[in-house]
Amino acid sequence: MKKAIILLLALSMALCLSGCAGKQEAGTEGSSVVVGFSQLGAESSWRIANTASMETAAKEAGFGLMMENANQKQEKQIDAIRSFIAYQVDVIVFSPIVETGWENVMTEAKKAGIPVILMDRMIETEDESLYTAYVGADFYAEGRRAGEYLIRKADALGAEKLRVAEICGTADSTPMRDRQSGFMDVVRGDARIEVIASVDGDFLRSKGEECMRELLAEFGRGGIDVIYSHNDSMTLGVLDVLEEEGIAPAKDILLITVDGEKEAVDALKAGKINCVVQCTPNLGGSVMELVRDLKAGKEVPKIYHPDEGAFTDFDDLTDPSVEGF
Ligand code: GZL
Repeated sequence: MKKAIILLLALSMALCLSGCAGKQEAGTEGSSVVVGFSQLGAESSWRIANTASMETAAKEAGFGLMMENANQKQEKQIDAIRSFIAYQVDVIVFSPIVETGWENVMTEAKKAGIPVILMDRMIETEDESLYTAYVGADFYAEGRRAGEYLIRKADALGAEKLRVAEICGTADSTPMRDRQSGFMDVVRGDARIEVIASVDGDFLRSKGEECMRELLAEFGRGGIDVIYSHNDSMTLGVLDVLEEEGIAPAKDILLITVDGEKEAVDALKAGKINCVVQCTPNLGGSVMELVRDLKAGKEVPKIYHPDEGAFTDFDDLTDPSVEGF
């Protein structure tokens, strides 16, 4: 009898391990819900904070998290999504590095019956049934905030002409496209403001620095009045160059940036940046709430935007609410 019980226990353990082997990945041990998460990279402080937000929220929710980092390669994101399908995760979450090229793999996820949540960035598709929800910023609104600040600043300075050089994020990404269109839609109607250049900084500090050097070489020290940079990492690269060149940031050249990381907000407080448009990386909690509701069979909103604003040199920067992530 004793032998039979031992044999039965051994058999059931073997079955359990083999049966859910696909889900016994690091961080998923014994979790009832497993989330497959394809993160696009680690290109900025924003991205690193966003990854941490997802890891913390999954842990707090008691969900297993299978995370793959694509290091800025779309094909690695596609491979990761295919592996999540093979493992039969409960939900797939990913931050698409660019808006195009996702139809095939998302159709595979749909056929496998696995809901997909887009976090932080959108895809270009005719078929909105390919994704269940989008959790992330309204980048167009962020761009508009940047433009509205510049018009307010032009009024305050009594400026007759402001020549703007735009340093853009990753080409064809949602934040790049919408931060540009939101800004342009606001400033287009103001004859004082002229956008003299839009260059690609790929959201990288090193490329932001490179872009600033090239812009100074092209337009000269007195040829640029404003830098509109799509993220703080690139802006910090710009600050390095201005410092080197003896150009007073936020005075000789106005600086408008997006994200709201601590180093940028501290630079705003120090009078080295004029405007920091907020873009929160802390999306993990909202994503995991959606996962919980999906697993409970509840209806979930198609689009979720977090509340965001901007910190500017018109604000009382001693207010404790003025802080970066
Ligand atoms: C915005 C996010 C952008 C940040 C950058 O939600 O996709 O990517 O603005 C990051 O800092 O690299």
